[in-house]
Amino acid sequence: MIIIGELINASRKAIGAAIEGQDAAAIQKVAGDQHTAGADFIDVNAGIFVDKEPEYLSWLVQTVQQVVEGPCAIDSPNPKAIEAALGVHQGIPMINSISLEKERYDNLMPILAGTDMKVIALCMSDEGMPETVEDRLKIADKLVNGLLQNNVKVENIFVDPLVQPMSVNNDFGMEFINAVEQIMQKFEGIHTACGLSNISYGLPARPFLNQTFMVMAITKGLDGAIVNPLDKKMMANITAAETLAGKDNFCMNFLQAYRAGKFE
Ligand code: THG
Repeated sequence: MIIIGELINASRKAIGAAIEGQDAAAIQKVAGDQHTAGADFIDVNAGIFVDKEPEYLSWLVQTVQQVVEGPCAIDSPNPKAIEAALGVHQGIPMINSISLEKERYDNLMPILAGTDMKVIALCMSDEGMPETVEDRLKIADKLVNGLLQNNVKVENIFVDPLVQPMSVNNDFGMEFINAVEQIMQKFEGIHTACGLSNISYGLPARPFLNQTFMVMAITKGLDGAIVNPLDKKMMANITAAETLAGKDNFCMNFLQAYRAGKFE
């Protein structure tokens, strides 16, 4: 599972304040902790600061990479902010995300074309949010084919089928899960990724629902996740579910995690 650490997001109070106050040490603590806990990418999101988003997103990338030797996932709907952050990023980042929304698609595709960047392809269009498997597959098809035609390699694409809240519609859980399965079958070598926490929006015991939903998604092939890597139960669930799904030869990862005390 490719882990994208979600905690550096300006919509979280402490992070929003640290960005505004340019408190590098506070950001670096959260970045370092997530990296140590196993994050492969550190997501950076300054989306609440509309006018200053390009400036703040670049500052976040630089601040994170002063202490973490690893890539960021540059999380913004704004191509201008993404471009600014790319200008200072060291190594190969992940772009979070391109979608089928026309302005976003048209502005981001030339930035991605022919590069080796990783990209999340979010199943969203100008017609709004997808609800069914078919809605998601239609958008995924157009996004993936567009990226392939622009010489983005299939193994660098992470399709995000878009998690919608269970409290809104009884079908939203399985429509997402079945979309993961079909996308993984349809495009050989592709990845899927998502932010899980929307599933539990409006309900109590959210971590419990998120952890359970993660296990369900792993059985259908989900292999990327925007999560809190400091959530020990979530991380233990991921390890156990991947082992049980046959993705862990000789149960080596499971045994290693056990010996490291990850299940205590
Ligand atoms: N898809 C893609 N990108 C995304 C999302 C997605 N980026 C933003 C969001 N959704 C994922 N990121 C977050 C970041 C923080 C939180 C939720 C989603 C969050 N954190 C808890 C808090 O603030 O209290 C802390 C986490 C915890 O304790 O478990 O709520 O869907 N492509």
